[in-house]
Amino acid sequence: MPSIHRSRSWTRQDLDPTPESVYLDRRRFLKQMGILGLTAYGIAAGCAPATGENAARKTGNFAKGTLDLYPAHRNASYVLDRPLTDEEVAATYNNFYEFSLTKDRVWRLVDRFEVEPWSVTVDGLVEKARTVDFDALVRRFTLEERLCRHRCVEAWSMAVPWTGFPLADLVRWAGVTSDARYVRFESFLEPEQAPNQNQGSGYRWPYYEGLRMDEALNEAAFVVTGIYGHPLPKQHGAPLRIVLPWKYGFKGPKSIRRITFTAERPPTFWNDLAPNEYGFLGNVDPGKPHPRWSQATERVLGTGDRVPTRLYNGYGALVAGLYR
Ligand SMILES: Nc1nc2c(c(=O)[nH]1)N[C@H]1C(S)=C(S)[C@@H](COP(=O)(O)O)O[C@H]1N2
Ligand SMILES: [Mo]
Repeated sequence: MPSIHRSRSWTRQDLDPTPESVYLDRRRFLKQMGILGLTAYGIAAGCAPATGENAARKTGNFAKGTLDLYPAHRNASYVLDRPLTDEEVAATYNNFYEFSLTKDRVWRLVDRFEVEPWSVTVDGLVEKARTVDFDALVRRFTLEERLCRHRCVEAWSMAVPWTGFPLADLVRWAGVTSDARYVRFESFLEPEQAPNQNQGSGYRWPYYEGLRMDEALNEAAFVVTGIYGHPLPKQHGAPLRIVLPWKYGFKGPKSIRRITFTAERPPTFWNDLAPNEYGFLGNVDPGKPHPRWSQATERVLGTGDRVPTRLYNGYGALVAGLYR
């Protein structure tokens, strides 16, 4: 039985100048063999000690209903200026306050979190409000992979291959009316499944976020359903989350249950908690320090590096026009 070192290969393929065609051929081969599916994790856990005995639990804790859609075709216009973050590093360092405020504990606390079946409600200023099953929803769209930088407001960053579809596609599908000027996202509320969603947590759950409609329609705004060529593991916000690579990470809510189109600007979770520290826009800006720390540089996860932070996290060519 071959041993598959998947998380290693992700790192290596971007460090080595592996030709794209060779890489894609390998992925296609793995897909045909069925080992990019559920069994890959069994194989990795059972026969590949180099990935560690917990590899499957770290990176393979996801719903299987849409597994056949992976890996998706890569959108070549999203290129990185740095290597991809190691898959296990990204999977074990998470901001997901519903579970824990301690980043390296989140992945251990998500077992009870039920992400299948999952429904999403789309309502507000739409022709017809509806609640749809996640698997059916995803199958309406064409998934693509984008290699993106991710910059947390806490001044750490990673670079990961997200899989998903443009938020603009969902807006079009939703039948949004012309009076909508904002979109509001709401995460899940399951205190029995998420240990920090209890009364005493001090937070106002569920997590809620929002965007202007012109931001939501920008091509960089992405509905994410997968990472590293498979569905999102629970700790990354299964089964669907928003990714806005030009904004700080907190603007992209995980595990979304409701999407509401509104005329008024919706309140947002971190802005309500500390308005002087977290604005509604949350755009990455190295020249605008957080009240308690500089945003000029960022710590690159999984490396010892600290690198300069770029305006709009390097996505200015796509989004700067939104803020003139
Ligand atoms: N529901 C929810 N979404 C969330 C958060 C959260 O605590 N709860 N944290 C945000 C922050 S601050 C960041 S940096 C990213 C982290 O995503 P990752 O753990 O997949 O890297 O998720 C964002 N989305
Ligand atoms: Mo963050």
